[in-house]
Amino acid sequence: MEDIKKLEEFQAKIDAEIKIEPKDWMPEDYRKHLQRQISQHAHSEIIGMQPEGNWLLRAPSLRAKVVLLAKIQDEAGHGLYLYSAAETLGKSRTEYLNELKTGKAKYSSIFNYPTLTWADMGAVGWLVDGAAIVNQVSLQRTSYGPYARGMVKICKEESFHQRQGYEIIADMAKGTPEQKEMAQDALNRFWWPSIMMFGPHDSDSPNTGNAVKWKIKRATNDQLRQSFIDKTVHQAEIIGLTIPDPDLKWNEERGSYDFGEMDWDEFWSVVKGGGPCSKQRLKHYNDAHNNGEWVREAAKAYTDKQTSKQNVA
Ligand code: FAQ
Repeated sequence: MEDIKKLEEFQAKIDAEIKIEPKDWMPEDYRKHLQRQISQHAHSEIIGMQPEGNWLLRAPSLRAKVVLLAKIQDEAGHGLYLYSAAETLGKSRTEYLNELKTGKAKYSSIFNYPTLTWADMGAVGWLVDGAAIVNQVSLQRTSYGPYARGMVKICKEESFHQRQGYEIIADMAKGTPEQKEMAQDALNRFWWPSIMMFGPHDSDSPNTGNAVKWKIKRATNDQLRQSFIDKTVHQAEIIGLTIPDPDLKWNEERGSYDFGEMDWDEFWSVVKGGGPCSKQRLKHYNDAHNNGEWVREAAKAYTDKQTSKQNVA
């Protein structure tokens, strides 16, 4: 009886747009749903540094390098805010990281694709950050307080990331014929994986029902994907690039673009660890973590020393 009453009160708070805070009562399924989503989001930010890190030492100018470096550092920061938000749900950062290290936890499919040319840095910023913003702007209004507040800061930084990528791709698109070709090739390779970032169709999305009821998701996978496509088609036109989808067509009645079907076999294979770079990404993360052992030991030794000094004083 008690739980039904608590559940009703919980849902009434959600319906009244009152944020749920860490010490509030919440159903176990709501807690688990958020632990899963926020930690996967954090892992995506952390693993997402790798495709761009690949180009840091090969950036074509000092300016390009400094800007890319700043962007990658922002991604690390986003990961840290998100792990902090996830920890407020009663599970430690070590537990979340263990799930990533062992390959148990998911992270965004997009980061399992390779970045082959400098134009890919443009495509990642323009399309991947562009898709991330569309999703994250809606998450600023998610029902869990720490997640919603984290998103506000993250979204400000993501807007800069999207512009950084669009500048790169626009410069290449108006450069030499070879540069334009490189920009088009990057768009060709990143378009479909970017629109698959939003997840499966709503009809195949087992988590959407609860996510919408609890206002964790403020829009569904398909709604967000459509919104991203509608924004991005025009941006491609401005710089003279072609979206690689023969079925893309403005639908006057819907006031939106119709578009072709994604390759869901490819999507699920990537999600299950079969992406072109899946093994490499996880190995690199584990190597970096293991190589950083001495830093963690030094930090702990320093903290222990400070604590024992305070205890003596
Ligand atoms: N990749 O029932 P749904 C960024 C899984 S941040 C891998 O629809 P849900 C910044 C899903 O987990 C990018 N797995 O799931 C950046 C579930 O499996 P599970 C990350 C995916 O949660 C830019 C199963 O499929 N953003 O890019 C994917 O309701 C540049 C069924 O799916 C976020 O994480 C996928 N794409 O909706 C950084 C935003 N899609 O867990 C560096 C927060 C689905 O039950 C450089 N997350 N799956 O075993 C969300 O909004 C949601 O979690 C979705 C998925 C929309 C990702």
